[in-house]
Amino acid sequence: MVSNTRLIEFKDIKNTESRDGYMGHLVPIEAESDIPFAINRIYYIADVPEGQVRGFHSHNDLEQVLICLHGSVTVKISTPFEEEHIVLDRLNKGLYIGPMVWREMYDFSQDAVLLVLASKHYDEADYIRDYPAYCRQAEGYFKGGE
Ligand code: T46
Repeated sequence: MVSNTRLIEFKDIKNTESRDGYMGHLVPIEAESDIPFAINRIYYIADVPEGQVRGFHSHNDLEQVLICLHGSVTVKISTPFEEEHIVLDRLNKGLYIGPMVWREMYDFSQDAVLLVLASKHYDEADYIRDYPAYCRQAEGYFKGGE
């Protein structure tokens, strides 16, 4: 995986004891055990028009986990040295993105609902939205082995 990212597989409970038949999915997520940080904010993205691409930024410090609750979306994650495209299409599949990783979200299905768990409150000062500036900063960050 790209540095400072990883996939997290959550428990997917499909059989409820003492009840008959298929009951649907129940996916429990516990902060600081299933999620490697204390959750201080959640937000969700939905109804993204076909062909629309979101993101185009990195964060200095913020840690996040992205989960597609309905439909599907592809997330491009990259540093100046690595790049991967991750399809989120399962209720129990989380994508952890740590600091200094560039992200772009694309190929939203019409019914996609993307849930994001974040380590901090919203702070525009934590965003790096200028790609050349990001590359300069990230080259030092990742070469420095941080
Ligand atoms: C990220 C990806 C996965 C707020 O006021 N509060 C919030 O908590 C957030 C997330 C955004 N905003 C405002 C800031 C912008 O004026 O909502 C507007 C849209 O945000 P943005 O263009 O940054 O949205 P995305 O989808 O490009 O990126 C978002 C998160 O901002 C970002 O942290 O990693 O989702």
